[in-house]
Amino acid sequence: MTGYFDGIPAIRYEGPESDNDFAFRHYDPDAVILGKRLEDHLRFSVAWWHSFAWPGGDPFGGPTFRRPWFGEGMAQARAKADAAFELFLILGQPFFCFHDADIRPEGRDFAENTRNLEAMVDYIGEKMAAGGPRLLWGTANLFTHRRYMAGAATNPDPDVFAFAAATVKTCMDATHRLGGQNYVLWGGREGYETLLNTDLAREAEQAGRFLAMVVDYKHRIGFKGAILVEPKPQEPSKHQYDHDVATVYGFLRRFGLEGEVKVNIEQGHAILAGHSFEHEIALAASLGIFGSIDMNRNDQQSGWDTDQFPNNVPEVMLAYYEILRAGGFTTGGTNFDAKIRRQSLDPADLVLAHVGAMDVCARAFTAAARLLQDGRLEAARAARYAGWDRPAAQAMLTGDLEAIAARVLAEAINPEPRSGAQERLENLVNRFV
Ligand code: XLS
Ligand code: NI
Ligand code: NI
Repeated sequence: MTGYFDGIPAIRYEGPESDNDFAFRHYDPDAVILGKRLEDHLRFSVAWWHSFAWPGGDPFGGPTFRRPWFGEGMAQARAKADAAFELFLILGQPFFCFHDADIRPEGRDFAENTRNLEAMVDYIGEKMAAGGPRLLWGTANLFTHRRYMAGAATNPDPDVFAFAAATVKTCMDATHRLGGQNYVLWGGREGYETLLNTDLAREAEQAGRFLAMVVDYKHRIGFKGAILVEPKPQEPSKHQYDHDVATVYGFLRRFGLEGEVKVNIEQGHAILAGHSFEHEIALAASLGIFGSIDMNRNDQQSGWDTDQFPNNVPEVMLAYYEILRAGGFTTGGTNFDAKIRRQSLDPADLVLAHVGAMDVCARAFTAAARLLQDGRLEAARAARYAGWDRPAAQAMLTGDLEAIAARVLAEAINPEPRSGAQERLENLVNRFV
């Protein structure tokens, strides 16, 4: 027990009329929606890095947080894990996520990193066995240490490639041992600062081989979870290879991995790439590679990844609507890849950030489910494409230009544009928020 959250009660659902800061107004884990408990739909996860490892720094100032577990040794790592599980018990969320570097102290070399990681996996495994959340995904931090400044898999130095590959192996082992449901790869340094020193063709080959080895190792150890790549267009690299969902899909196809790897889509990364969150989700679903989400919100004006907790119900609703249309989560979930602001110093801030975000997601999800059940939006979409149900239209999809041209002449086809009815549909959606 760290006592860090002393005085903060376990959060319970009290309903929309509650005036208690430390209660859920909308997130009732046991509420049944579309035949499933809300907890099992949303699959909330707390991110170890933002909540327990992030010191509150920014490019102009150092740490603002003084967490009692900050420091280098194993005792601090264990205290951090204790505090994490104390927050988990308060929130009652079903999952968490971590990078190796979040849970273990940095060692002098690979062997010491691995020993530290294994010891912390034992420690966390015991805590999980005693009750508390399960592991949504594990991942390797291949971006903070200076050895990765020029990339991990895409590094010009083969020794860095080797160090990264060995590290990913240990992180996959750790994820597997803790019963993780997915394994994530986010390539923050897989990109470049300047083309002047970069060989794009080589780096793509390296990245393709690296990912193929990850897939191969997954099968070797019998890991049943999904391998997920997390797209992001830039930051920390000036240009990142896994730019967005479309780019990742092209990469997967190129290396024959599209049946093996899915995506973990983050709200802020979608915005940075010039897309909406729901666009990225809908595209991934249409390509058969939708896996999981990192829920947060980006500042629309900032141009970087602000990783704030979500607070916009209408926006979040559209994201969950696409997830529901795709059939909901399987191995994936809603991971709060979000951090409190650096002035939010109190233990309560960490709790309330999650409480508010879980409520926003619950409200948004419930609205999305009602919209889907209502059926009018999907009926309007289907009606818009109804012409394609006709045999002559279907024939074009396997036809050729000459045959089509002949038919256009013969039937004097002369299409009249029809309204897309966007405002009508927007009004319909707004009735459910
Ligand atoms: C950073 C990423 C990172 C991944 C996990 O922008 O979102 O937090 O989710 O490495
Ligand atoms: Ni993320
Ligand atoms: Ni991010």
